Amino acid sequence: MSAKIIDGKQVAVDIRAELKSEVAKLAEKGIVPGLGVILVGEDPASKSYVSAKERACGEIGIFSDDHRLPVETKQEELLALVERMNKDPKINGILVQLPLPKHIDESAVLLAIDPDKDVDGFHPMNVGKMVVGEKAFLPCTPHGVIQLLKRSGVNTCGKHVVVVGRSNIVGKPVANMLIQKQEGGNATVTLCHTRTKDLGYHTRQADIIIAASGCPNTVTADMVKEGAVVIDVGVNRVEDATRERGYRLVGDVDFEAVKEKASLITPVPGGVGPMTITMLLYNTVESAKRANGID
Ligand code: L34
Repeated sequence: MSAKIIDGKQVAVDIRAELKSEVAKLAEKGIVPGLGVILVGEDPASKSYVSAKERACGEIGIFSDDHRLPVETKQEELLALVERMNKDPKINGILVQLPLPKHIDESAVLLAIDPDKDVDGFHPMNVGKMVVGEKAFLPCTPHGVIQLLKRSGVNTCGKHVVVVGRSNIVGKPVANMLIQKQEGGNATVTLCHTRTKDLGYHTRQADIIIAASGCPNTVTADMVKEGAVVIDVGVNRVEDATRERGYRLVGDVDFEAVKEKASLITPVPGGVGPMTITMLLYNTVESAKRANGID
C-alpha cells in the first residue's frame, strides 16, 4: 500500500481562513487580538519559526508585538518584559520561543506568564487543567496533531496510539490529550522514550504512531504495521550540499520507506509544522474572546 499524504499546509490554510473570519467579526466589535512575541538569541530555526508565526498573525489580522532580545539578555530582563505583557490589555497571548539560552531558567519564565495569556499552554496551571480535562489552552504542536487526525477523518476512539518521545512540548501532552474522555481522545496510549526496550515491538502494534523523538529515522518501515497512520512531528535539519541553504529538513520517520506501509502519513516539511503555527493563532483568538467575555 502507498500511503495517502496528509497535507498539513492545506489543513492549516483551511483553519486560518476560519480564524480570519472570526477575527473580522471581532474587529466589528473593536477587538483586535494581540500576541506578544519574545525570541532570545539567534538560533536560526527559532528565528524562522518566529518569523513565520508573525507573518501568519499579520495574514489573519492578529496584532503582534515583536521583541528580539540578544543572547546575553538577563533572566530578570526577560521576566520584566513578560510582566509588562501580562499587564498590557492589548496583549492576549504571550509566546516565549523555546529553547532559551542556558543561563535562563526556562520553568521560571513559563511560570511568570499569566495563565490567561499562556497561548502555548506550557504553564503548569494549563498543563494541570488539560490533564484533569478542564478547559485550558492546549499546547500548539499536540493540538495541531489532534486536529490533523480529526480533519483527515481518523477517529482515535479505541485505537492504539504509540507516542515516541516524552518531551514537555509534545510527547507528554499529546499522550494526555489522546486519553481524555472526549472527542479526539478515547485512545489507548503507549508512551515510548529513550529507555524503552525494543521500540519496534511497541510501534508494530500501533494503529497510529506519533513520532516526536527529535531524531531522524527513529521510526523505520520494519517498525510499522501495514495500514497504520503515521504522524511525524520531527523537524531535523540535516546537512545537504545539494541544497542552496546547505541543509534539508527531515522528520523522525523514514518517510520514503514508511509511506509504502502506512495508510496515511504526514510529510516534513508541510505536515505538523504549519499546524503548530495555526494552533497558536487559534489560542490567541480564543484568548481575545475570553478577555472580552465572548465564548
Ligand atoms: N514557545 N517554543 C514555543 N512554542 C512552540 O510551539 C515551539 N515550537 C517548537 C520549538 N519551540 C517552540 C515551534 O514553534 C517547534 N516549533 C515549530 C514551529 C513551526 C515549524 C516547525 C516547528 C514549521 O513551520 N515547520 C515547517 C518548516 C519550516 C522550515 O522550513 O524551517 C514545516 O513545514 O514543517
